[in-house]
Amino acid sequence: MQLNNRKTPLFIIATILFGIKTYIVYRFMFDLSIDNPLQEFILLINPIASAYLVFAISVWFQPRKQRKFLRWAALTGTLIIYFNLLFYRNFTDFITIPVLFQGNNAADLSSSISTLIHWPDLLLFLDVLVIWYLSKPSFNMHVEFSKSSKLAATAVTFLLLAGNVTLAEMERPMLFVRTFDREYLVKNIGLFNYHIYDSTMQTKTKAQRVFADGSEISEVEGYMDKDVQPDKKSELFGAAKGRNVIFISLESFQNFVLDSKINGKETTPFLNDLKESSDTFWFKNFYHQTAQGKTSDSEFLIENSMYPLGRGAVYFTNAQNEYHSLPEMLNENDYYTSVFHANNRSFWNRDVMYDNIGYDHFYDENAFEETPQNKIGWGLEDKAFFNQSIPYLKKLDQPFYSKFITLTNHFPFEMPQNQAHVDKFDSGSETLNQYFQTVRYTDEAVESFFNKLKREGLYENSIIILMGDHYGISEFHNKAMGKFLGKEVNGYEHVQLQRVPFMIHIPGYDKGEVQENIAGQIDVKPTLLHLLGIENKGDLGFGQDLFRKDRKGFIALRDGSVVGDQYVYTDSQCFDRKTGKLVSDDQEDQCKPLTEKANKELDYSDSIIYGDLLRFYEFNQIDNNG
Ligand code: GP9
Ligand code: MN
Repeated sequence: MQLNNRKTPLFIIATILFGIKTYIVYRFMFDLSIDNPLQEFILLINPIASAYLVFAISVWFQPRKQRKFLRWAALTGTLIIYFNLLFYRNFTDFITIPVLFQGNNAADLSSSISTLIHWPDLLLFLDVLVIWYLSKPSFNMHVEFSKSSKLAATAVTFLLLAGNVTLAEMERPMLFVRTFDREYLVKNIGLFNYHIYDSTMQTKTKAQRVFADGSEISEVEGYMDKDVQPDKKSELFGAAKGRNVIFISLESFQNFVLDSKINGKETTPFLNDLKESSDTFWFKNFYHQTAQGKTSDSEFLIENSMYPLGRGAVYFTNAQNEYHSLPEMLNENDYYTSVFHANNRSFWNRDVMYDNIGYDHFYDENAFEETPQNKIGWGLEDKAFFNQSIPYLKKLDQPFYSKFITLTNHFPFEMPQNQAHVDKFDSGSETLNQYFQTVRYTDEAVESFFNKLKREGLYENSIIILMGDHYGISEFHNKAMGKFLGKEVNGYEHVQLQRVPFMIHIPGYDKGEVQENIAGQIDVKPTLLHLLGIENKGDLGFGQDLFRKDRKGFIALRDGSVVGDQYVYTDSQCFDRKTGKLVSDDQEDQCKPLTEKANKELDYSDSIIYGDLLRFYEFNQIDNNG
């Protein structure tokens, strides 16, 4: 190489500084699991390689432009890392392009953001300052290169890129075809290359709709007829016929709080009683199946009985698709459908999506009165939210279907201590410690809502469904969670923690019971329609009535885990579901039939959404006399 050895080139210094900084962030600020020495090696190499790829472009520029390029590249790169870090602290995940374009949502995240920014983060910009300083012309750094040096520098770029991709494929075969998850991508090819990959995928997504045609839907239909049969009835068909439906989506509510006690006090006294009531069916092994779209993904699942996407929020990416949704089907059966949620109407693109899937009305934050006294965390506190909803509810045409989405139990789980009726937990995670207090608050809010419904005569003729939308405590807090559970959170426990409350309360029914069978959000739509005695023949959904005896036997989670009647698969490990014992480290064994079935279904669901395939499907007119 013809590089001048008198001084190390500025772009090399920038590469080393930026690369080491990035490595430190990967290693110590993100919670990336490193399982073997090859992964450790790749994690060390890829930040340097990625930094080199960008900074080495500068050799082709004139000295002045080159210095400018290096400064701005270092700053932009650092901002990309930093935004990902903030996002990661909240979601334990990396930004994807669809999520990035949810500008309105970003503004609403402001109440969490102060918890996510830490002062020492400023150190992340140290290398940018140094690069900025060194790139002053007076420093006279080495920025001029001969033609052969430029070519050599670029050749090294391609060698590094090829080397990195090869190592990544060795470590995780099929990584680029199957994606697996974003963490693998970032670990193996680095954050910047991951973003390039993600943008390419996004373009592909857009193209998929253009190239889709009606033929694909018949394969899905065949699968439905044979393996899912969502319209197959159970004994409870019509058990709640004609009743109003009050659906309560419990923000960030996980099963582990049920029956828990903090310093001798129950966290959820009301739900504890409710789940044991003879008017309630409580599904104790009910899993959330959401991905990046969080609450909106859970809504999508219950409205469509289809899976949310593995990346981005389907409420954003495919809000204009053709759907055959729950509100639409209920409307056709004379229900008045509405959503109550005291947040701005564009959050999660709800205004657009709700309109598309047929809700009659959305009582958003403008329908409620928020004051400094009744605001907690993200907005109107749940007690005020339910109270203020009652007058609207009373005026609705019956039968109605009303979905209530609570908000107070949202990260970062703020609770004024004078309103906290249970102590904080005691662990290294303030997030987990506070969680019990906000959960308790929501439990009280639901109790007072029940009381008001009774007082207003809205209770007896209704069916009330309660469902946790997704996890509240991310993997980031596994250590503290381990302290609470009294055992280490391994892969199996992690999957168990994805269970959320699901209760169907039918006042006066008296034959309710605790259900042990595995269940998921995908099953809510057919279950509810059947309880209401509404035929869903010809509907295309992947869920099954939860009261059916001959169910598919697996629940697919969107992180690649699968829960089966007998086994639980997660992260290349297969566990016995009942005992939690590791059965095998290799998915080729007992769990293979499970993962194959789950992947097939997820692929079908994805292809319906990406291709907007329901636009090619003729749905049967619903027959209400079944
Ligand atoms: C926002 C609320 C919370 O309106 O539903 O959303 P989440 O962050 O849980 O998806
Ligand atoms: Mn939520």
